[in-house]
Amino acid sequence: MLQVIIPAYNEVARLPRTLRELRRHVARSATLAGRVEVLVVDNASTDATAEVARAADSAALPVRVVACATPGKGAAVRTGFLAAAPDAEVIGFMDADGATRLDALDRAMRLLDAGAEVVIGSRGLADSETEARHSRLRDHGARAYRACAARIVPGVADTQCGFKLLRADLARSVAADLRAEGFAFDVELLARARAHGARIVEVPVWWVDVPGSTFDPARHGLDSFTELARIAWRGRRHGFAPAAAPVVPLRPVVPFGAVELPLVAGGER
Ligand SMILES: Nc1nc2c(ncn2[C@@H]2O[C@H](COP(=O)(O)OP(=O)(O)OP(=O)(O)O)[C@@H](O)[C@H]2O)c(=O)[nH]1
Ligand SMILES: [Mg+2]
Repeated sequence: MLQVIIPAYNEVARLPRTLRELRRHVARSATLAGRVEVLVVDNASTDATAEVARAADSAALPVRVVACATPGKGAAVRTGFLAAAPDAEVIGFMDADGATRLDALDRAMRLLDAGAEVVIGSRGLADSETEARHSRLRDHGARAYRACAARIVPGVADTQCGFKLLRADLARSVAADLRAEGFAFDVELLARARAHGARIVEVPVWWVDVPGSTFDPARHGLDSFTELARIAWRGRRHGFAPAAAPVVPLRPVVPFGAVELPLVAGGER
């Protein structure tokens, strides 16, 4: 069984459509039909997120809801991983916006069925398709963020796509240790999975920007960099991130040249 975690904070507008499309997709899929259950983690929403999630429960796609009082996407996903059904063989998560086209689920499950341990959606591969309408500020920030994340999980093109599936035993072990509570948690998740010896398989996804993003560059941007720096520090201390990650040349990818990010995964600076 595949347990799909959907972290949700005030998602009354976007969640019903995502669950409807997921139910339709699963029912039509030879790989997924009868094998998927959803766990919506209601992250202290002030709207009717939990109610609309419960209303979507069906035999074709069972939907459970658990609550997470700690704010942050990382905290919500961790809660979901730890509350996953005991008979789940694979635990994954996707965002409530439904931005990643669902055929990625079939591809990822086939890879996991064939023995993969971690499969993640990627907007950074040659075959990825993205239709984004992000601001220039957010694009620049994302490039700088990728350069920093690459020092913690070298070789991963896109750490931030809200679409990741892990073998259930690995997901539970990693979640038990996960500390990052905000948007940068994916980087800690991947670094810890690698430290468990898992290989990360990136699959190209078709990704469409859905209005109503809960990520606000002004509010969450700086927090994400700070959180990355903390992950790098914890990674060195507890041995789950490389001690000497390759130095990524920041200047060419950060157009505002003078920006020197305080993140040091390898201790060179
Ligand atoms: N902002 C925020 N989102 C949360 C929180 N807890 C859970 N989430 C969920 O985390 C997911 C974040 O996805 P999006 O809002 O699409 O943001 P994003 O994918 O990082 O950014 P986009 O590229 O703009 O889509 C959504 O499902 C949110 O509902 C929280 O405390 N704050
Ligand atoms: Mg999103």
